[in-house]
Amino acid sequence: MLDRRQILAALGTTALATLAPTALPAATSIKPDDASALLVIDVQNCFLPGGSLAVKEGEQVVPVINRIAKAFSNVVMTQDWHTPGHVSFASVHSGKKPFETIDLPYGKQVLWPDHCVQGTDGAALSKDLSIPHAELIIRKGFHKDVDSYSAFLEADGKTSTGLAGYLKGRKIKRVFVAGLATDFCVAWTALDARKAGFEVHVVEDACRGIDTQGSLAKAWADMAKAGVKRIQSSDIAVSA
Ligand code: VGL
Ligand code: ZN
Repeated sequence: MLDRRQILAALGTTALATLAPTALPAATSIKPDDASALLVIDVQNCFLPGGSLAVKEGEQVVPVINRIAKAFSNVVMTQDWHTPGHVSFASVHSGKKPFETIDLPYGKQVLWPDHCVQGTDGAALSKDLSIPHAELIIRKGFHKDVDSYSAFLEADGKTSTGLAGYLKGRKIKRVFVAGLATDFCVAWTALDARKAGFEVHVVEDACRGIDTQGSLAKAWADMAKAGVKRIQSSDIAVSA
């Protein structure tokens, strides 16, 4: 014999199954409009397998980014673009090793292996990216004495790359951030986008992190506090 609770549960399931719009996208699905832009951050050979600052599983972001990019009429890409002997390279600070930190006039700086030197193959965008409609490539980190994780502002906190002005000039209100690395260039870009007044989504599975000294957890906490929305690529409506 079924008791009253089991009967109600069975009825509930049937009623829900009848109502479920299985053929439609989930109600939470996000449809990028002309006021939305995808920012593809630093998908460059140096950050991919075999590169000098390879991000674990970095290559896995490429097919995800290629797929979601189809849903955007506006795509901007960035390139980390350092001078030889850049201040962020451990090799120019005697006695220092990569991933150690130093104090610079603008604050604490993590030191990195030499990477993304202007004009080198390591600084080139991945040849597996397939986003022919990308409309702008912003290069950053090209001042020898200042780093720039963010696509908006250099690490001095005041020198603009011009990206906010570009996006505002194009009437963009919402940015979606993807690429490498979650805890550095993606996070700093997302935080500065919030400061510049944009609605910001970070597409988690379209990013991978470096994760040094707790940087990945800190980045997600900072982004949550700043009102950055953490989404998955499956939340974005991409027509076949
Ligand atoms: C990056 C470290 C140094 C990044 C760039 O793209 O996240 N990380 N330079
Ligand atoms: Zn760099």
